[in-house]
Amino acid sequence: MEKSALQKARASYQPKLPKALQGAVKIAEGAPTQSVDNQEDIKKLFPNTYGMPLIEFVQGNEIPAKAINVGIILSGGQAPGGHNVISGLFDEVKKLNPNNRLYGFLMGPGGLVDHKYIEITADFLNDYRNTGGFDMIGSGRTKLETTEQFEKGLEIIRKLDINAIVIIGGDDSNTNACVLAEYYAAKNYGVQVIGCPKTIDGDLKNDQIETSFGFDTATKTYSELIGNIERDCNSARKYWHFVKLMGRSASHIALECALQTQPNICIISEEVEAKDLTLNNIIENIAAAVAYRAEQGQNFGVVLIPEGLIEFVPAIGRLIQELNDLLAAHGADYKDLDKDAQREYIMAHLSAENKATFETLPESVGRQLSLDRDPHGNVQVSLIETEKLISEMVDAKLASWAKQGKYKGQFAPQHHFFGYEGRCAAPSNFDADYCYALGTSAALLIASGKTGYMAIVKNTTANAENWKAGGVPITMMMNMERRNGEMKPVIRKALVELDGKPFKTFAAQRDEWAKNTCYIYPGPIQYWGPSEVCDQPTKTLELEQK
Ligand code: FBP
Repeated sequence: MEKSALQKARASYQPKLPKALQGAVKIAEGAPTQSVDNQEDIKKLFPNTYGMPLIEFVQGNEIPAKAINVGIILSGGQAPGGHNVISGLFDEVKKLNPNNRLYGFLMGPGGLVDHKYIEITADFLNDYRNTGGFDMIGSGRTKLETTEQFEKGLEIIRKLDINAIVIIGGDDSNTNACVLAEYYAAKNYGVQVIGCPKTIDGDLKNDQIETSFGFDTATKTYSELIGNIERDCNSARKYWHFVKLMGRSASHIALECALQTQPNICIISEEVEAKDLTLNNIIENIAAAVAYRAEQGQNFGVVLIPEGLIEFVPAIGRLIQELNDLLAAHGADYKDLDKDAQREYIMAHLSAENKATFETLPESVGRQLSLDRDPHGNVQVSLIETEKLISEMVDAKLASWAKQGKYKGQFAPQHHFFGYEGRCAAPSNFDADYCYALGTSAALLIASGKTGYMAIVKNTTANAENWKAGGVPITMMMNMERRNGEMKPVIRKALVELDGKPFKTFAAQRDEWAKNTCYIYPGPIQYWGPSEVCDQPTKTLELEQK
């Protein structure tokens, strides 16, 4: 593989490992745990993996140098640092016993079911240390959920003499990891399953998981791009830029980028829902800022829009709920219809209230809401062009205000969608270190005989050597939620908390940002240099933890 000069230099970066993981390690076990909600239901569904204690690794000498073979799976969207989880896991597994083997299942959970794998060797791995992307073994969104899949997976697990599977994924994939762990435990197969918290969206976090890996690098990459746009915007002074940001339902990415770049406007979906705002309220707020700035001669600005916004406008959220149930129940009759017939079908089956909402949406948006869900039942929000929808509606509002003599200005919008640009960036030092420590913890959880745990690393706003590492029972993070028309045990998704410090810090400053030009240009991620430049965590993490 040919490498750039940066890649070559970066390959030799040795991730910083917490002190507790550096030498011999022992386990400190906490008290038994319970799920965040619906305890009785979750306990019944996970009798073998419910209630286990929290685990912390501390210096000591208890974990045996065991012979273990491990299989690893990358699941879902790419997130910077995945290769370093594999590096940390590989190094620790080999340290435990040089004869131990690590297998990578190819293209996501489907690789386990279809028996597609490679053995990860030192030479092969070295090309991927500290690189972004998941291209070492590929990723996929196959949902591991049926007994047939679990049994098919077991065949290859037995053939390769694998003791444990590590699933690197988001909330949905880790939910599936937990179901798999429970199944193998119930059957007494002696196969352990360990999860690892991945997603740029930042929505897999709770009391135990401070952040999911990839969020740091992705938000720094988007913030660099937004800063560049802000500078362009402040140079040409003629465009309003509408930037949609990935993040699925949660607005963590938009909020973090806003804290880093101070745009004129950033919409937070969770606030829209909590305040029961309509699309028209959102449009009027943006148009008011455009009009105010036009009066000051500033016909330019930057608006950040979280990709899941549309689902959080309460009326549209209700419509999506009904569409989800409708598509789940009538999938077969609906699928083969053509575009117009599908629209008619939907109109004929929706309740009166949701039909009225559906009719107010531009046809293209209605169509995108009626497309197939992803394998986990999510609306594919990245396909909905919310940035265009919003700017068109702002344009129309300004035109109506102009007619009433309330607005005189130029409004020239530009549209951007930042998502794929950041998911495979070379991991920041934070993600490189964090992921390496997560992989090391996953290996130690396996060597300690644990299953149904997610590897965790805490105290992440301190220097990396003072981070704490361990494991959390996945059942502890679960509750029951409606998915595809049925109640299912799932890891609770973390949305932006309106009483949390990141949102409050943003809310205290946003009026000023809307009126004046307060842009910050963060510039690119730095891999070498003073620690305050190259080792800083996100603002979200700093505000939440300190
Ligand atoms: P995960 O939840 O799997 O980590 O994926 C994150 C994400 O990048 C979302 O922000 C986005 O909505 C989605 O993946 C896009 O999916 P795809 O990669 O299938 O286009």
